[in-house]
Amino acid sequence: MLNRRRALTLGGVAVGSALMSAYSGISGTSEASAMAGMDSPPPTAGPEPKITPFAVRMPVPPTQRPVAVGDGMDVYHQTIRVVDEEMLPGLRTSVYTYGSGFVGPTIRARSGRPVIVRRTNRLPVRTNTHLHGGHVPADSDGHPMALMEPGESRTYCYPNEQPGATLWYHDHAHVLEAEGVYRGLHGFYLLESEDERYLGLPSGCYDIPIMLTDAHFDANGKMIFITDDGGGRKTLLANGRPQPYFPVAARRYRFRLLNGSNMRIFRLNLGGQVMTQIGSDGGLLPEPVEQTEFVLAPAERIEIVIDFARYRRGTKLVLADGDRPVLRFDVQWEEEDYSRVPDTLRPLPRLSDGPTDRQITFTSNLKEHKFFIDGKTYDANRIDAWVERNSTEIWRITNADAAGFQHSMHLHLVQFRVLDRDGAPPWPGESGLKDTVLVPPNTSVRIKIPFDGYRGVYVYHCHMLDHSAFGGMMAQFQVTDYLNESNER
Ligand SMILES: [Cu+2]
Repeated sequence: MLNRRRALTLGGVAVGSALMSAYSGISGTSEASAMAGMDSPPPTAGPEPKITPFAVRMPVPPTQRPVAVGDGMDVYHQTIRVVDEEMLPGLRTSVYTYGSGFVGPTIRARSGRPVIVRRTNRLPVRTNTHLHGGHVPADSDGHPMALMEPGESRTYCYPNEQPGATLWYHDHAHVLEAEGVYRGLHGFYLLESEDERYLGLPSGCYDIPIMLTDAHFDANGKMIFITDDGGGRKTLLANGRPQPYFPVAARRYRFRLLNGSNMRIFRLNLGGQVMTQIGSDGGLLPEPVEQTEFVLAPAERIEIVIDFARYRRGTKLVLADGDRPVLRFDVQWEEEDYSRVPDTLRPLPRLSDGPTDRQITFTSNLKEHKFFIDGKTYDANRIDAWVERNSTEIWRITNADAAGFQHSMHLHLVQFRVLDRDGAPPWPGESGLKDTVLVPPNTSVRIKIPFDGYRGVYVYHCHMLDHSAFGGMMAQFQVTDYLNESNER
């Protein structure tokens, strides 16, 4: 495994040298020359800055105000640009942003009330934006080829016709998205539906989104991007700060955890203490699940409630990835708490059985640094799966990658259900709606997918972003009203 890993890392650098500096705002080369392979040699791993855990406080990303609250909809403007931010104490880091910092502004939306976001690209490179987990018309989905050139603007319409959920928006510009997301093109989109208000869950300033990422910094605080970094992204960040602390009251909190990293699979624990999971990618679970560890693959979200009333004032609880601290909760003051976690949260929608079962298989060719879905790399001019609108399909996804890599499956447009893992029940916490699922090596996962509503072309891909962006691990489905001999599978 070590040799394979090494081979991939070296292969990754070789591939990356043509692609890695595509973001010229930081390296100073132009996108065109970078794409032509004329950029400077890939950065190598130099000395990293010394990080003292729990030295800085975790910020909560700001909530964005709409520029207009119209008749039945809210309108937002976002300028995508480069800014400097003090992520590491005493050092300035150039990041890409949808607002003012590494984690973009949070949009809080309501189910049934559309949101319009007008975005302007002030980056020196192309970009676009995908609302991850959103049930969105194809022209607002942020298809990898629906790009904003530098200086251009684009309007995205989000109907919000789905239950409340922790969604997020991020860069999805073809090939550039791995580096774009890594450098800060991401933010929370918190959708709330009416049913949630009456459950009594912790809310307001006790409802905290936390984006977990990792990064590779040099001694000056510059973020280094090397394709498939081979373990170089050692610094763990919570809301863009290295292993921070977060003061809390001795009461219940709702935390919305998002794995915003490209490649890291977090194994989150609270030192053996119980955490109550109430939600996953697509919103609330049918009922809460108590766990001491959560596996969170890139792009996945979990919502948990921690009741700090169980601990004395002065207690410090460390949320860790395995044995590496990510974030410390410091119980600092007492407070009244009228929140609760009911025994039942949100029933799952019923799904009919569809006639279609598909097999999707992941493989790779390490020598060429390619990752395949059904033996192919991405082709924007090819439709890989024709799907009938308003049908429900079962997809069996098999990770047959002989190199032993973890892969995941993310489908745009839909929220699916995990049926089983190699015939066994899904993992605890996978009982709700999902848009991203981890498929470990030599295993299969079956999911049930409703393709309701919109027609058009959408992508599905591995959300280990270095695989999809550089290895081609992406494909397309088209939702149509008319399946015929030419487009039927
Ligand atoms: Cu993958």
